Amino acid sequence: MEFVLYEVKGQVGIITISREKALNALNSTVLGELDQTLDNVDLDTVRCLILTGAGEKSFVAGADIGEMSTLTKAEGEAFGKKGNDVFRKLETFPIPVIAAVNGFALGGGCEISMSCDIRICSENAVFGQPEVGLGITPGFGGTQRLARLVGPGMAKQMIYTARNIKADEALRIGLVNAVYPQEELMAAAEKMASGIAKNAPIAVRNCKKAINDGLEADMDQAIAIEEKLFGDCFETEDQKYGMAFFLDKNKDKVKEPFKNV
Ligand code: DAK
Repeated sequence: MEFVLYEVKGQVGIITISREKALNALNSTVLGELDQTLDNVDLDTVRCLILTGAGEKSFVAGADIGEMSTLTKAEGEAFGKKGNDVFRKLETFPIPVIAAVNGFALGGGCEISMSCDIRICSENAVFGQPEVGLGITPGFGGTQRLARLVGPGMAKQMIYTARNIKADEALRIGLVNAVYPQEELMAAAEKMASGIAKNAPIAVRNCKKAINDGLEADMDQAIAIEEKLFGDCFETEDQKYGMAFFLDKNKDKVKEPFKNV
């Protein structure tokens, strides 16, 4: 692939958007390669993904403005669909995805981070939705996901003013979960991913689905969604083993890794 790198470390897959000369901006090739990379993830071994950008300056500086500038309405729509399909694939990907935001996360960059389950960032990270300054609306789900993550008031302020915010403010408003020095970011992401990967895979996947699907439903439906996904965990090897391990009073016993079933 030209712009997307994929590496597996144990049970963690690391996707790196690598188009440094354009600050990892998303053009159609990057979007296509991301799509293909996700399709190729081996879900029998990989239990958590990390998404990051190459270099120390930018995570993703948005959709590629050069490529977008000449689009017709029909092409703009097709580009938007291509992006939205990949972003939605990330959001609904069976296993958790952590965005390790290592610099600029503007426009489509902020939006792709919001399609991930969890965001952590480096101290030099900058988030923003600058689209109205370019004469467009956020087009990769920004109006929807930002409002859900930080609340409508703060999302409207960020989107209407097109003002960028730094890592400390992103932390304060809940857009990211934690901020690290640049050189510690990937280690922190990998540590979190490995911590997720050692838990029961079916249960983790079902939690992701329950949270995502539940957020789109009213509370009665949401609870029914949770019940179904809770019930699904029973009779799995991991549920039997996890509970038997707890009930076993032998304190010297070492917990075995959960199996993928
Ligand atoms: N697209 C293309 N190239 C970009 C880019 C981008 N988004 N961001 C940076 N680059 C390129 C620069 O043009 C420059 O290229 P060269 O001149 O070296 O060839 C190189 O990366 C380095 O950038 P700078 O020289 O500008 O670096 P600085 O440190 O001075 O500034 C910056 C860094 C991040 C503040 C600045 O580059 C910047 O403001 N970049 C643009 C950020 C931005 O506005 N991003 C939002 C893009 S709009 C839709 C779907 C999606 C979207 C819209 C509609 N539909 C449904 C159809 C999404 C829209 C967006 O994401």
